[in-house]
Amino acid sequence: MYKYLDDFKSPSDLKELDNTSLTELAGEIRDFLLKNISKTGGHLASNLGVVELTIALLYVFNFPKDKIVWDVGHQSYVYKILTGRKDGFSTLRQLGGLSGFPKTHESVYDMFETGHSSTSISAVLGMARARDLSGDKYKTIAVIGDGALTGGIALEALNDAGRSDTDILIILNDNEMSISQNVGGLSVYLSQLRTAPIYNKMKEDVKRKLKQVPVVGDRVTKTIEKAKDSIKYLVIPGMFFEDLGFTYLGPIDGHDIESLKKILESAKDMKGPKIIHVITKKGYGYSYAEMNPDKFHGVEPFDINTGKVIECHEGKTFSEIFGNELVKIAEGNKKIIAVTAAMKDGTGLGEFSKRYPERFFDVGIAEQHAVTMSAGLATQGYIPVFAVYSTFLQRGFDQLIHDVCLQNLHVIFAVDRAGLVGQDGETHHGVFDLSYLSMMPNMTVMSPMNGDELKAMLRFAVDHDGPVAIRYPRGRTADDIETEEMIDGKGELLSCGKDMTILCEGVMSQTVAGIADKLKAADIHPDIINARFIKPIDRDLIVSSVKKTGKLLTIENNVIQGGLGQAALQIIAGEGMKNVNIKLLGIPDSFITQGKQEELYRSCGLDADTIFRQILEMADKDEQ
Ligand SMILES: Cc1ncc(C[n+]2csc(CCOP(=O)(O)OP(=O)(O)O)c2C)c(N)n1
Repeated sequence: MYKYLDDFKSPSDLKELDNTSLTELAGEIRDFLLKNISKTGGHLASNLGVVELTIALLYVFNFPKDKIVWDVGHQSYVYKILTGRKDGFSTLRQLGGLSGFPKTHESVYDMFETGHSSTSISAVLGMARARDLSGDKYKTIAVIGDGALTGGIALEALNDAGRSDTDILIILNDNEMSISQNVGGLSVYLSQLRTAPIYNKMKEDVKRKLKQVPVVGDRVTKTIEKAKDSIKYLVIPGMFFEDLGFTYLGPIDGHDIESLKKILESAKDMKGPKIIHVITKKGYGYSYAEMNPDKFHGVEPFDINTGKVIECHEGKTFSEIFGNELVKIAEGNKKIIAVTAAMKDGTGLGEFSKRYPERFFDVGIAEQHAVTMSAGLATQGYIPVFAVYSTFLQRGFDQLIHDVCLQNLHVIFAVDRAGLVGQDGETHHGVFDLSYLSMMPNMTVMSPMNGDELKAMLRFAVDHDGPVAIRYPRGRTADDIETEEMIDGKGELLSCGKDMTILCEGVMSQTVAGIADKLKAADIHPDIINARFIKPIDRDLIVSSVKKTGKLLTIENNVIQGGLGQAALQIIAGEGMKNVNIKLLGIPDSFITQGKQEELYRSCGLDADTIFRQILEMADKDEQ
């Protein structure tokens, strides 16, 4: 039973509460978050850190008339709770349930969808310009973390917004953390601002005192404000932002509702671009999350009392297998470099970073930069391995083509979380990489069906010359099956038959191999080809098999457009083969929602049962 939260209807209820009550409400929200996320899993630490900030924003501004964009959006739970979606929290991140990210279809309070980092300032600037053009009056606010601020698009937007004279407010939510510790010069700069409140006070004192002196005082203040000497950089915090054209306010304690309300009120009617630097603690109020904010960034269901994750899994993840193998390879090959864009642990590079810190680079949330920086390393004879989630590699599309493939550079892309990822939903599925990577000249694209193939592919990629991408899914797998060396462009015949050709990639090969006995029992004897190489694809194997069977079923954990199936179709057409019965299975041409991976495979027709039925149908057999 919650004193405030139980009857909370809409943000206007906040206006009835004084600061003490608002602080009590913050406590209730933390309790609510803990109770719910410990059951459903989700982004806990970031949300615990923005409770007071969200309350203050909702108190001061008038949403949805005013517009707000939450960068990345993983910290929007508190906002959802207070904008009428509290009751949906038992379904958080589940199929058909409440999304873990802002969704415009979910509520009028969500004005822009996010998931990939660093977009909020651009989006809000667009809204502000639209407002100015149409003569409207609403406020526009971007809430961006110090991690997200390291993304290139955020800096492009700052550059544009700062000189725009447009009224926008940026809330910089600085908790010193990305998922892991934040990195880079900007983060060092922010920590200097954090630890220099004395300078801030000095700035205010100097300004106030000078302003008291008529005329001359004003002039001197202006002179000081315009002076660009090094002393000023020292004494006036936020100079970087001020020079860009922003009014910098802060730093301010992000867990003090009263101060937050005050500073937001004063920024509200200030003209031009403004930035409020808010200091928060990731995981605030839950000791396990405060101590391990990275572990509680995105967490599976856990025991509140011990902070331990409840579910025990068997087997290693693809990411772990990749990370371990890379550590081994790097031991004997000093040219190997590991690169991550703020996803050290998620991509399995934790151990590498400890063993070879001088050969490990976390570049911040900067995938474009990571790709081109890797290209630079490769020009000097190093072998960079950029481990990145498939969905975030989309950010580096042009860099892949222009900086890596065009120069045929030996950069390895360990493309993690490829295919359907599950509960993070639309923004996070890695279902386009086979298509966008395969279309790039010089790029080799591989997809392992298990952990051993991943290891063999990594070794192949290191020995190969030119860009190589290995895409593998979120999840666990076996890594104790002996796999022979990879041969460039060669697929693997998993079983030999006559009735049809089943061409599949990655985990789909695993799924089909898993129903091999069932197929035999149904008297269906297909050629099952594990593609291994999507590019160059094993043309000979496909042609000889389809010539024999006359039927081709392709199955991929990727959109059908531009993927494995269409590559095979091109071959069949190119060979002039007629009367081939063909079916392509893969992700349909729509955005796939959130849900458990198994549920999503089922909804896309990529689960074992549906695949089995498709095979029966193609083989003209009835279900037994
Ligand atoms: C383009 C992109 N790369 C990587 C990620 C993965 N990611 C999600 S949240 C996050 C850290 C964000 O840090 P910050 O903005 O400081 O927010 P905090 O969680 O600390 O509040 C990262 C790297 C992403 N969402 N988008």
